Amino acid sequence: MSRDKHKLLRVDPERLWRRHIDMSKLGSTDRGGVNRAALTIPDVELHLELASWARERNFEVEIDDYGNQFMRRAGSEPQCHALVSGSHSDTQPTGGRFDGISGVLAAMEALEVIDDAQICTRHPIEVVVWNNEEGTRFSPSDMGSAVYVGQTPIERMLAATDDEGVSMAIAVNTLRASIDWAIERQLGTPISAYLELHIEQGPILENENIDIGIVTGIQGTRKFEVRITGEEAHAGTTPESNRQDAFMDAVKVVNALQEIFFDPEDKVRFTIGRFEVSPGSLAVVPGHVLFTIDFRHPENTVLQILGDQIAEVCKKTATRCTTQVVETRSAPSTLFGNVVQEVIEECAKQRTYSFKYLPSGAGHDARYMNSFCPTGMVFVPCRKGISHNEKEYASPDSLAKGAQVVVDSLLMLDGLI
Ligand code: HGY
Ligand code: MN
Ligand code: MN
Repeated sequence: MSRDKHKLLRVDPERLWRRHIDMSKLGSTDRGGVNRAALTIPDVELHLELASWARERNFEVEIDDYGNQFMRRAGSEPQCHALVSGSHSDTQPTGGRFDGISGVLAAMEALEVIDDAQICTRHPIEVVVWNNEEGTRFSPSDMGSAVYVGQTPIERMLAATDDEGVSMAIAVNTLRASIDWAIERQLGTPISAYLELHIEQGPILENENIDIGIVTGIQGTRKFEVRITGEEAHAGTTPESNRQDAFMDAVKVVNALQEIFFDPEDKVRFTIGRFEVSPGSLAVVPGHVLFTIDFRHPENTVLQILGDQIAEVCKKTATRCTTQVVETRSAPSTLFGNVVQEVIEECAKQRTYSFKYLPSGAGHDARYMNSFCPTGMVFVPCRKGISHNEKEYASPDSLAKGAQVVVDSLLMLDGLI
């Protein structure tokens, strides 16, 4: 029975779509996107909304020391560790209405459809909202899942501060205070399997008119902060020969790095997303430049070889200034195992959804979960593959098909493991 009990269930596409629209109002921008940084007021409101849905159904609400939130529907066999599905709720500053939240809402839809059908599962089933996946308010990114599985020490992550000097520890306390009836979740509590739905954030599924992406793995990434320090000087009186112009040296450094990272096969992803010149005054020769590097590649050897050259290239190319290169995050490529992938494939087939195996260019919390328990990801198409952009869009039909596969996969996993 348990392998097929999911066949009768249907997600509610209207409820799922309406919830996307409602959640996108929390942190909405006037250009139709969402700016909802980790544990800001709109993000805490979102957590509270999810927790109130859970409480209405007598699901337990748990929050761990890093602010990851779990909504749990009990299973019949308490010795079974939970099956968990979810994603993140925080967004980029000019983010879209679907990145992250679609995985959370698909998981919530699954829990409610199972609950409405009064299906008794062996495993508890949980929805998770990982804290701080985007890393825009508190650097680095993906910290909720990394801390949960023990890959990063929590103390350092709680000490991280935002631009106003507010620490993550304070932000987590704000979340806890707003959901003061939530119970304590221990970091690292075992999980039987993890399933994350996410928009593809690339064009493949839409271009090939495919309903479901079965993710094979996530490419590796290395992130850096580069500081170039010269000397501020008067723009009118300082001869070129005397200048320690941090901006001019930064331009040379960026050009040199572009040469190193040029890839005729177009597999390297090299991005300078932030570039700050100070003091930023018209009549002052810049004394300081800070810029970030987001480098990604599917092969760990390439990540190593190219990433290790950055510091030397900066030092050699900046002839007038000093340079400092700090690596803020490094995560190798990871491949998902077969257990969850095969379940996703079987469920897509049973629903006669088209599907395709493909890698993820974007990072996800599933990266860290993959070192902790059997893990898999379901991709749904998004318009022109646009993401980290206010124009990001996924259709109600795509989201409903993805959520249906999440429901079916969780119930199939319940019978399997
Ligand atoms: O950057 C990423 O890949 C993710 O969207 N945070
Ligand atoms: Mn993102
Ligand atoms: Mn995301």
